[in-house]
Amino acid sequence: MSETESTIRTHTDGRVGWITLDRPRALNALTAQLMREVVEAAAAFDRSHNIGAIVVTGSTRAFAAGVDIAEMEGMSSSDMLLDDPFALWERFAEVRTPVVAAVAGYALGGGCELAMMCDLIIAADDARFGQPEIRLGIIPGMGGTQRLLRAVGPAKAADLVLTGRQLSAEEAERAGLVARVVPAEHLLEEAADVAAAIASHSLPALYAATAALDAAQEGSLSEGLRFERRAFAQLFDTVDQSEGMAAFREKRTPEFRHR
Ligand code: CO8
Repeated sequence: MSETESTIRTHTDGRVGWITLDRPRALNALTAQLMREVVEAAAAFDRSHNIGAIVVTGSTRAFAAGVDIAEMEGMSSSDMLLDDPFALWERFAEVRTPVVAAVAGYALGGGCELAMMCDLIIAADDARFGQPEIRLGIIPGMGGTQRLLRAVGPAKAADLVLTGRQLSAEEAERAGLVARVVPAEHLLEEAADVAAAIASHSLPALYAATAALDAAQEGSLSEGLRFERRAFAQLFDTVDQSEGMAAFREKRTPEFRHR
């Protein structure tokens, strides 16, 4: 199916940038166009100093039911290597601005992997997570064996990747994949509140925090601790550190310059 219309919608609300996946007929399956649009929108929000948090969401029925199978079906391994669709997602994972995934309905395959690339996941109580690729004769290709294992541990990751079964929102929260579960009708309100709370903080501190959390996922404990100490020390050169601590001493709300 060739699409010329945009497959996402974006808007801003205060200091929060919203990206809504918008291919309802295919349960927001991720086409190359949609992936490009999401990555470009996220990068544009990331460049703006007026944005302190990004929310990625889908519809009430699906966050995203995976990479678009129709588009992927005819590809050869050399197409995969030459087109390198994975590289695009690395740009999304590198966004420094905190990203909240607000997930209702299906987050399967590439949809679950997209949610896991975000800094935290808030789920509606009807959300379903899974890596069903094994049922298609393939395996996850956008981090589903790596980020999922780090999020839920080796036992649960093997269970999901090898059987292709789905996790309910409640089980996903218990397993550590999801930060919060809320009634479906309150999902967007909760995501907006969390994102606004994040975006009220100092941008340099937020960037340092997402980078340090990423470092924890990627390397050894000693490398992560070194990274954290360096990032922590650097923040003591920022006006927002002075302001944050002065505001605490003076019992008032900080007026961060960089936010
Ligand atoms: N791709 C394309 N179309 C899809 C997809 C998908 N992943 N998921 C759903 N759709 C389409 C259906 O084909 C259907 O279209 P149509 O009405 O034209 O037939 C429409 O969405 C509605 O879907 P269903 O009728 O199937 O709705 P149900 O409520 O019966 O079922 C499910 C919902 C359970 C979500 C079901 O649609 C399903 O199993 N979907 C596929 C889930 C899946 O296997 N996802 C993994 C895909 S592979 C992947 O993500 C690999 C990632 C790594 C790639 C790295 C390269 C970048």
